Amino acid sequence: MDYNIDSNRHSSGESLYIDDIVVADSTYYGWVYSIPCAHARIKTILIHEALSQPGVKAILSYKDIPGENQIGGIVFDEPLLAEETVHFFGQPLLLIIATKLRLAKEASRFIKVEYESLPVITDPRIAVEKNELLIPPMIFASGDCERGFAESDVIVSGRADSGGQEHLYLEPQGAIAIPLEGGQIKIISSTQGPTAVQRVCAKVLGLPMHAIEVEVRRLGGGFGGKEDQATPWACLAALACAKLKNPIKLVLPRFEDMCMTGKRHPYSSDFKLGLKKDGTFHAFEVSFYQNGGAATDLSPAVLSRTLFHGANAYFIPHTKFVGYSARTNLPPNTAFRGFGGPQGMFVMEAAIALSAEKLGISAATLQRKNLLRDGQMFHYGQKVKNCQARRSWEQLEKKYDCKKIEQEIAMHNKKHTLSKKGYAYMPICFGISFTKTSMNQASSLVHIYHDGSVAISTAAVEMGQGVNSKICQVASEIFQIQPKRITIHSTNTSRIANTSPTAASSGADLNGKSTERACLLLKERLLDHAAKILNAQNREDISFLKEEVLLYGKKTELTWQKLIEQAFLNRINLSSHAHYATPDIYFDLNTNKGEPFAYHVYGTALIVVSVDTLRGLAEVDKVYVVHDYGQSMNYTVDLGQLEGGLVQGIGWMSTEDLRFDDNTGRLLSSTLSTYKVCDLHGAPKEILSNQLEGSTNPMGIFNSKAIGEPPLMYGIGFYFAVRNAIKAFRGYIDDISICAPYTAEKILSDLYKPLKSQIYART
Ligand code: MTE
Ligand code: LUZ
Ligand code: MOS
Repeated sequence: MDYNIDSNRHSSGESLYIDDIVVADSTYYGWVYSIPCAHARIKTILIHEALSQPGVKAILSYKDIPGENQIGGIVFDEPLLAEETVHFFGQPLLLIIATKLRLAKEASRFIKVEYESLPVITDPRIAVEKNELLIPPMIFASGDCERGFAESDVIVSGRADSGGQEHLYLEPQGAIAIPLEGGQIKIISSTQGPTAVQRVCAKVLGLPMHAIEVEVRRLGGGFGGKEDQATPWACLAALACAKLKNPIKLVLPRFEDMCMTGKRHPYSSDFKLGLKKDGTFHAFEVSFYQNGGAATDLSPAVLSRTLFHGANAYFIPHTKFVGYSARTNLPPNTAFRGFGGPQGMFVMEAAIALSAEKLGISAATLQRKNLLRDGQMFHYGQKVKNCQARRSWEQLEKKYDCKKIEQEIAMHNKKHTLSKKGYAYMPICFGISFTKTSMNQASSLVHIYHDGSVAISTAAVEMGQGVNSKICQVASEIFQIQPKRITIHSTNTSRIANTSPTAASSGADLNGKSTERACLLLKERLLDHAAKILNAQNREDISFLKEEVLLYGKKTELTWQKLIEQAFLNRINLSSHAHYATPDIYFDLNTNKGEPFAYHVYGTALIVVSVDTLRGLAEVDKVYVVHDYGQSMNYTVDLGQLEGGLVQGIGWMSTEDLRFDDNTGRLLSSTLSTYKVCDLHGAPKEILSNQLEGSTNPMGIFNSKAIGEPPLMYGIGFYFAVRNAIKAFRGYIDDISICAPYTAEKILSDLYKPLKSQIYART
């Protein structure tokens, strides 16, 4: 099977998202009220004028919460509705409920809040100076950095900044809450983490988790933005539902979604790389200043993944990575594809770029020389095994004749001044598993109905990444039945309990494996029953092939359909539930050492850009990639993930420029005209990609490897390719700081930044 089972429904518009679900006419609508200030002490709130507006049913504040006003996932520092103080622009303060969305919104104009503005911090370095930390500093170290630098021949230090990123899922945040009997509530949510919604709603409402049912059909994209941050909207809908005993629908309009929700964490980092004369990396030290926003959310986990990926795909014997998670007055930043990994890898690549410039050699020489090999250790104590770093680089060079590409670029740059080309190689190494070991589990429930059709429920949430297609394939392969016999039901906490969010790229691995187990349990029962019908000695004599039941490899009168009918009449259990937990992984949080990852995904990209030196516009001419898919189980789906991830990564590095007002903390890039997501013009004109040969992976489902996040990090190459094009234009780059994204205005100002010699000449 090599397609996405949802593609027909998607392209015909049949697929159901929150806003498509038919609700009762009696449904009320929610509007979230916030004050236009990022840090304030609330003095008075006057609501009665708003309450008397047409259609208004209730205006709820934290005082209406029957349980705990607390939605923090890791640290309990985030209220659902603000109490005495507000900590970010857009923080929910009140919830207005009315018979129509329009009426709720209109009533909000009649709310009067008196508040006192407090100082706003948006810069993580300033926050750290003021000791505004969300959690204590985090340190990952290996070897002995002090000795490492003493033994180095060259030391290069610098600073690298990377910006945030808006998720811009097509479907905004939203939920519908429906009252059931006995105070129970059903919540239909656009969440990557149904259990997180269930747990937090139960806590907020003061109910046991069994009183909340969370249902997810699919998401119009999540990208990490709904791993944790779908929860507040579901809780608000549930709160009003519990209060008013009426169905409630709460969907954020795009503008509110962009202003109120957290994004990828911006980082500012100081680094120092020590190298041997021959270009071998010897010691690497980085201080990462993570802009956490106003509450902890997932910041500690994101920060730890930054520290895990601080050396990208390279071996460095002495490392010291220190992470500071800064509390600022931005919306709490959160998971975003790559989960801190890209931010760490960006700094590594920045250090390589500066080192190459200082040594007068190509970055590619340094990169290639230092790629990981089997037998080495990751700085967090995991052994490097089945390493594909060098193999993917070599296959790329060979497959696409990279030397020739490099020469053509040099030729172009000799001939042209109005257009300069630049290239960068971007190797990646990304660890697969939730770094919190306990989260690496999933379960599946498989029903075979007695007409021979199959329905599967898992913990996985479909968000466009094709996980349901892969789960369908697992059952289709094991039962040897056509995919059209199989349906993947919604993700629902009443059917599958205690789910981890679909995140960390592990959705297909974990849920594929638990589905495999559940199907194998059923298959054993069915083989036994077929053996009985066919008078075979044991189940090993029976096999399934293309809807047929075989005895000693030969067709019999039994088909899948007939076997299921017979099994049902003979009272064979046609349902099974199975659980999967990734084996052999652990991580010691005291020493920050262990084997946290089931395996790593590798790959290498070569990105070629053209810079229009009059206008500062950069175009991606071509991206060449050799990617480690393991044994891809659905290449159409995986290629979509590779290309989509790459383009999203290029967006992060190029046009997606998240701006906040330093004084008020207001999001300035809050519309699609001021926040330029990577569109068709920004995407590469051509992506040539190839599967790494000879990679396999018993830790993945059917020997595949996780695909969701890793390709995003190829996009980092964009930044350094542009930097190289600018160098080709100016002949000089040392005076240009490393600060992503590389927007057209920044490219233009860097192209024409006066050279040092010109500054001297003027003075
Ligand atoms: N692809 C689409 N189309 N939409 C998404 O929201 N999310 C990404 C990635 N690919 C996403 C996507 C992220 S952040 C993750 S973690 C993985 O998909 C999650 O799915 P998986 O674990 O099944 O790969
Ligand atoms: N979420 C999480 C993640 O909770 N832990 C992780 O390690 C992770 N990694 C990537 C994306 N989401
Ligand atoms: Mo993805 S950031 O793990 O949801």
